[in-house]
Amino acid sequence: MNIAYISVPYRYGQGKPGTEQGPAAVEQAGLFETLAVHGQEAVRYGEAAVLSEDAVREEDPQLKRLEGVVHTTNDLHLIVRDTLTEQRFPLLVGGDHSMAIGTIAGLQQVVPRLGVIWFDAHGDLNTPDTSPSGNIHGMPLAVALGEGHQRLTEIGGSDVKLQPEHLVFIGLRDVDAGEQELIDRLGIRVYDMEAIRTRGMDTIMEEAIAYLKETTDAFYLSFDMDGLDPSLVEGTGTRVADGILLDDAKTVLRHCAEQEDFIAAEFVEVNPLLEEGNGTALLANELIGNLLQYMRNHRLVK
Ligand code: EXY
Ligand code: MN
Ligand code: MN
Ligand code: MN
Repeated sequence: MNIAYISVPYRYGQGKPGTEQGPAAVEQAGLFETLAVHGQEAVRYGEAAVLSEDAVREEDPQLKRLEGVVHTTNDLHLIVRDTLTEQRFPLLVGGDHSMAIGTIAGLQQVVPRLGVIWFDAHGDLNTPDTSPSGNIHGMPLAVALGEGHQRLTEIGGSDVKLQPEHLVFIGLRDVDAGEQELIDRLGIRVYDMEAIRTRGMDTIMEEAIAYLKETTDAFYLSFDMDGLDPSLVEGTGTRVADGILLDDAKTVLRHCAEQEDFIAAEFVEVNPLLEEGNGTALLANELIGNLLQYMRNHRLVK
């Protein structure tokens, strides 16, 4: 009974209203039933603090709603750190992807050599200098690598949280020029759609995990719903054509779940206001169910 569901009902890393309703939508889709079916306590273990809309200003156009992002990611990093310290498996539902600034900072305090599998159409490697939008959800990995605004890189302490060789991308297909420059300069491992098509997800996940195991002590999965094909996810804010299909997504989850040193997962960018009905939240709940099923023998869920 060691899965700890943590909600992050927030949207300040991007401009479209709705991701703050992501956790509620996934709960409505049956998350607590899913937890119960898989032998877990059907509770919300924690929830990250979120500033009210009135307290958050746009201010710097290259770092929109910075104060709102700092507030939530700082709180989240403490929750994640404490949850992991208690030998629980943080299962986070967001919320836009800037929340990962907090997730990574919290995990890294317990696991200094942290590995990251980033399931996403996007690189999320922008800095205020390279960002085309000023939205911080396009920046969390740059922040983790120590690049970007100090208010963000200092969450969880001033050390660098992530080493470039401790990161792999799955499904990357929409990369800005500054992001590509960083990927090339740091030699970050990328599995794009062509690699997935030609080599198959099984092979790629085996290779990705073996690669991370060389130099990390544990890893987590950051699952951006927009990594999936747009035909599957109407309710997410930045959809990109030619994405990952369901079977391949489940293969990602299965390979993670089979590893003893898989220590956390987050599902982000669910935006129920962008669609009729609750299809994307239902899918997130289904994927979480798949993950828990695959984790049934995992040391952290006994
Ligand atoms: N690269 C674009 C930007 O930085 O504005 C789009 C980022 C979308 C980020 C998302 C959710 O993964
Ligand atoms: Mn993302
Ligand atoms: Mn994305
Ligand atoms: Mn809706």
